Amino acid sequence: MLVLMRMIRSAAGAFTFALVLAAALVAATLLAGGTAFAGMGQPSPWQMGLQQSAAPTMDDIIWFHNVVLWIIIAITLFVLALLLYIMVKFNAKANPVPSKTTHNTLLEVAWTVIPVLILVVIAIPSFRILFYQLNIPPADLTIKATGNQWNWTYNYPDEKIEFTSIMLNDADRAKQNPVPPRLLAVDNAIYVPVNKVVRVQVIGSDVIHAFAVPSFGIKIDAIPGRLNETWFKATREGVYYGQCSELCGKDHAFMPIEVRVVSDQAYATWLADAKKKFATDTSAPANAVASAGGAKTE
Ligand SMILES: [Cu+2]
Repeated sequence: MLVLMRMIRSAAGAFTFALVLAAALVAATLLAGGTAFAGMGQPSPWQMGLQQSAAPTMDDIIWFHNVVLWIIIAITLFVLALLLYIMVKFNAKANPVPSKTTHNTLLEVAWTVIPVLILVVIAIPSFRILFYQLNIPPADLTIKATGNQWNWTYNYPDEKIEFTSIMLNDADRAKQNPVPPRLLAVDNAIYVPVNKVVRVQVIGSDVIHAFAVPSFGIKIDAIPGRLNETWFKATREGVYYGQCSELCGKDHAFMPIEVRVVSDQAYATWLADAKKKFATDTSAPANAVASAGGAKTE
């Protein structure tokens, strides 16, 4: 009997050890390998974790995600260890005469106060990041993004340009070299200069959409009749993709967002060209939304 008990105990110990080891390996892969697999500006095959950051907001989000991941791993392992301990030590065979204890004041206070403290520890950086996202710094550039079923209209109010951005189909993508990613590339991308604060005003013209670019750490609803604001500062040149992130109808998956972060010089070149191609008629309302008659209520 005793031998059997010892065997069960050592088996449980080995099992716990194996679980801890597996969890540690998974965590290490997520934290270290995750960034290696993560896409820059777009998802990549076998990606684990979040897309790579190209903005200070996203740096904070990735840091916070990793901190919370470690807290979750610690809590899960602690609960698992408790469960295993109870299963081995207090099963009917090992502990035939159970104690009649029903209360333990110290324990009850501890298991209330400790989780509260853990939540407070998580809440402090969480609120800090939320305020950082919501306090829009003085902007170098403003872009208004209007979500339509199913594309985006972009307006640079200070430059008096407006254009609609439509997803490229497979035939149009194939004509380009290198071939841009499927379901993400568009005909008219947003251009922004690197290291500049970009204020993004977001609205919907028909139903609710959402403007999201993972590498910049931004995601905000595009609601008819309400102007939402967010901001980003891209610190690395490159092409960054996002998608509408609110179910908005049958072509919800086909209204991607493409942001090209370029040097000041390249931006000026693009802007000069865009002013010829996309000039808004200044006598008309700046955006179609103004005349769209407001929100659909269904
Ligand atoms: Cu949408």
